Amino acid sequence: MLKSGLALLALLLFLSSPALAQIEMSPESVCTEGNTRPCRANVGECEYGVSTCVNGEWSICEGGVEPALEICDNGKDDNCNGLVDECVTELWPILIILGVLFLVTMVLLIKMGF
Ligand SMILES: [Ca+2]
Ligand SMILES: [Ca+2]
Repeated sequence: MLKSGLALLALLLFLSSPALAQIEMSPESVCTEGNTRPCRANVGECEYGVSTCVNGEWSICEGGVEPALEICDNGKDDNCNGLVDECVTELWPILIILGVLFLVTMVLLIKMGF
């Protein structure tokens, strides 16, 4: 009973393998020659580039504007992560630590009688 069940399963897998192979070929990976599609995100200072269908595969992204290094005070999202001038806020923990260190030093100096 078990053996015939396994044989049936193997037969089903064998018969369905061409179907499985077709499923693996997703429509995403197959493209029509010469077609184009937008690529890369259109976030912040970035702009869509164009990918072209060459030999049935999408080419690398061409044109558009790629993410750059974040410039901290230009009011733009240069690195296209959705945050504008976020490097300013990244300095806050350092400023807070320096402030606390300064206060601790002052308190110690006062306690020591300076
Ligand atoms: Ca940014
Ligand atoms: Ca910026």
